[in-house]
Amino acid sequence: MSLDDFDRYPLLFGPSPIHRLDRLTKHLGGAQIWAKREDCNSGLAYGGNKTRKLEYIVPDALASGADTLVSIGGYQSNHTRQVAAVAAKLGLKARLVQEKWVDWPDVTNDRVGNIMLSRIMGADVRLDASGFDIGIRDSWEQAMKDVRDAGGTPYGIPAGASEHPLGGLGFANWAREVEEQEAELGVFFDTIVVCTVTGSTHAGMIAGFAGQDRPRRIIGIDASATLEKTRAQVERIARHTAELIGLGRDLRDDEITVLDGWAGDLYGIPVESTIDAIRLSGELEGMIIDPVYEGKSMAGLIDLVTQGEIGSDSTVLYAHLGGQPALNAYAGLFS
Ligand code: 5PA
Repeated sequence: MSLDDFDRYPLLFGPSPIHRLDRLTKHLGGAQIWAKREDCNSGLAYGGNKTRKLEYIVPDALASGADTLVSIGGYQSNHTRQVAAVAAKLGLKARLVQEKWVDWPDVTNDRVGNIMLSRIMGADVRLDASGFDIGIRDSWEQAMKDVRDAGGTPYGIPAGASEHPLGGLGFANWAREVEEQEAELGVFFDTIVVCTVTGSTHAGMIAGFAGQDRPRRIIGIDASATLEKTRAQVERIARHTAELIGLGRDLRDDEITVLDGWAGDLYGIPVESTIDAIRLSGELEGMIIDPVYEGKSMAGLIDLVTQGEIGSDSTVLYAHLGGQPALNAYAGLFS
């Protein structure tokens, strides 16, 4: 088996753009920094990393004969917003469980940003008081049952599409896309920096890059603040995805790196370094990042480059995975 043996339903504009971050590079005074932009990868409700994962899940959903996509996330989940967009595009229904993953005081937190977009796209959005957890949830299983009891045919997509058996393929494909773009640009990214929470973005990259000739470092920056769960999930999905795409060898432990230090104490709560990173990429590059995910991975990149942990001879690719709509739910941070 190889990646090409899996059906892919195109949801993206094409390869996502890669460009230099010149002013950030100069400001940090070390490695060369570039970005690959999943935040503008699709015309479906602003796109993002889940849209790329869903390219490999949609064929299975369509083949199942389902009429309703069922998924789960926090109130400000980017994932559920992307599921709602894909459902709309395919003419399916979306049933979304939105849990209270973050205790954030902005009064509009359950009304603006991602959740508003899902409502606009016609999803059946249900709030649930449960807290943060990246695993399989009872509420999600209950939602599947509710759809069935009402005579529908559900297709379940777990949090972040990560526990889905095909969840890692989208970013295995990303790794291949990077290699092709490198050939066009005449550059080699020896270090990739990526935010990780439910794990299949990072895991898919690990599996995909592992089959390439030139080794590189793929640094996952934890934003879950439940490091051990995320690390275990990345490892499991990376190994599973490597097997699916026929890597033909076991992944080594040193190929799986999840770093902590920038998530703060809680998922979804920005800390000082998060806000600094958001302001810095906004002020220097006009590149908008969010307080839940990319603000934390960018804070990691900034520190690793500044401290020389990523050396000045490195060329770094920052994976911008999207997530900006959530900023509206955190207006209090910047007012
Ligand atoms: C998310 C996830 P993984 O979950 O694949 O590790 O990706 C982390 C990540 N950046 C990084 C952005 C913008 C993300 O949205 N979001 C989740 C969501 O519900 O939106 C799955 C948690």
